[in-house]
Amino acid sequence: MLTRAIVRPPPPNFAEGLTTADLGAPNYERALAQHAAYCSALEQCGLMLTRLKPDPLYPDSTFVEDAAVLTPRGAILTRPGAPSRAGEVASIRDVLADFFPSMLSINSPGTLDGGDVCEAGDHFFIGISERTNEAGARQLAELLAPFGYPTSFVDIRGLSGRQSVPGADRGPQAGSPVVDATGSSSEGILHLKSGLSYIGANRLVMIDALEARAEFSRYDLVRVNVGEEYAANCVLINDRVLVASGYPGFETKLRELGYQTIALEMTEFQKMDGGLSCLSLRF
Ligand code: CIR
Repeated sequence: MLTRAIVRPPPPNFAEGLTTADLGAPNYERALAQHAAYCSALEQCGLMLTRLKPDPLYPDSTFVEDAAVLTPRGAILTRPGAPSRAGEVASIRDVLADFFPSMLSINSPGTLDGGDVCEAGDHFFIGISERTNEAGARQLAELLAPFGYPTSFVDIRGLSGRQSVPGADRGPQAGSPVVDATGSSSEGILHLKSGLSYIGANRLVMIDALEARAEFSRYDLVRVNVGEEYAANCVLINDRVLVASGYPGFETKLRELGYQTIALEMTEFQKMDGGLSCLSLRF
């Protein structure tokens, strides 16, 4: 049972953060409103929030998930792969110290973003990406092993997985896997969890591009529809699943499986390559 989450609203210079999406600049007021709705949803799921102050020194600092990996058996501070984000870990360390008496760390030359770590029951999938290198992935595996958590690596470099935009005009060939008229990034996924989520009951949600991987063969796969790839980043919190709004096919699928969903507008965070999981550290 999750009881707490750490969140941090975006700073006024949020638009200066990193992005590969070609979706235009985020609207700050709308981002704040979407973040507030996200926080309310976490509370609705029963979580008590620790709200950090916006930090303009780090435009991407609202994506708190990337700075730590939290497990029921211990916390690990990351070493984010983007140099502009490295300094985000210090304040996350300070706030986590109230809850985790001792913390482990990823060290140089390892880099690791929390968004590349997908906890699936007692197993952890670790993405090797543009942000998480092999040294970082190996260090995390070595730190998780004594906790009794087995790991597998999933190399997502060079993966093709289109990131779709709700309501975007996909043109005359709507739904075609080859057409991308969404104006969004068409190359791969930033983090493993941009295309993979664990929703309990041995179920993994994933984009088609990940489906053939042997690592996932013992799970029941819940595929997101072509054109709904962004929805693959969803978050199970106790008895509910947070989903991005605008992806009705996926939400219907979850409801048919018996999940209670909470749909949240994420457009302004999507413009900065962020998804639902990145906006909180849950434990
Ligand atoms: C970045 O590029 O680092 C941020 N603009 C987005 C990070 C999203 N985090 C995540 O998927 N865990």
